[in-house]
Amino acid sequence: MKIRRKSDIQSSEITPEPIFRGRRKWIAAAAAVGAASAIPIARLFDDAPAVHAAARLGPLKTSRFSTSEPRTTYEAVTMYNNFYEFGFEKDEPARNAHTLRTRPWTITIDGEVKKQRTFDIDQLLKLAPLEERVYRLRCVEAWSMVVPWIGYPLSALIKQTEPTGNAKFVQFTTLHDPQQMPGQRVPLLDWPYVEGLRLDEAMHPLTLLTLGLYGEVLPNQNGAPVRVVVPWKYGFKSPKSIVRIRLTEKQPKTTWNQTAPTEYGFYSNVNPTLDHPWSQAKERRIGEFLKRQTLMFNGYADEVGALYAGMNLKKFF
Ligand SMILES: Nc1nc2c(c(=O)[nH]1)N[C@H]1C(S)=C(S)[C@@H](COP(=O)(O)O)O[C@H]1N2
Ligand SMILES: [Mo]
Repeated sequence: MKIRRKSDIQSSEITPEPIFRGRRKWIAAAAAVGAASAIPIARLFDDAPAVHAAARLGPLKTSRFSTSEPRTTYEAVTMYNNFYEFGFEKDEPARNAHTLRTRPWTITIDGEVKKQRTFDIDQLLKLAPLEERVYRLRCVEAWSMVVPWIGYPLSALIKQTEPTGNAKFVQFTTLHDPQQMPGQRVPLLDWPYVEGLRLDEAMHPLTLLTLGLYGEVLPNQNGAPVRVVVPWKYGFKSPKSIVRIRLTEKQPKTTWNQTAPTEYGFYSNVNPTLDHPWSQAKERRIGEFLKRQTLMFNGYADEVGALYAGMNLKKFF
């Protein structure tokens, strides 16, 4: 077991103004809940040190979809997170997510399917060959990382359920348990966190059902034991700690779209020409000094551009 050192990242330089606005709201909400329920605020986000004790996964297939760009350090990938269920600051998930119990864990796939299925985490680990997928992850806060994820296409899981002809969309739901997830005791977001994709986006070979990173099972703060990673969309479209996947006929509700509909559309494809409302033209790769130009679809345009042929991406943002 190894204690990891905290990475040297200035959150102030990459946190956009709307997030600061949000943070003030969060602090006010936390204070209100603390007063109402008599949970001392200090106990909402306690202070356990981050330890690294994850089990190895393998064997791993390589993937033609992996980028050869330098990988962001393990330290940064696991200590600089967005996971509001465990706090609002980037270092809070690493400190607080130890309260999440990742076993036993099941994920249910229902809705517009011929065969509703429930899988536990050991079944998921064996459902398809595990691959290493080194993807860029671009947050709408204008930072990015390169992460060696482990998983297999989400399509392999969805196919098990035989979608009906009515299935057009997929909704993902994160665990809802304020006992394990202290952030859910604070009503900043309408918990549980929900996200959604169009069915063809969910079935695209780049969309990864993700069970690990850097050769190991997922650390809790990265969405253990199972999350989705959608590399051509902003990071918030990659929901963590999923318990339910529902196929629907109508476009499902998604947390950030409901919270701030003018800033976060349903599609949320990485698009450097559209502001959110702050500019998305550039990004800071964590660990690098100079900003980079952000690429259309986060650099995955060759793979996913056809999904949006003929669509007005300014309207469907
Ligand atoms: N349930 C849940 N999933 C979530 C989030 C969250 O707060 N809750 N944050 C999203 C955002 S904004 C980003 S950028 C990515 C971050 O993933 P990482 O911490 O593994 O890099 O997770 C996404 N998935
Ligand atoms: Mo994000």
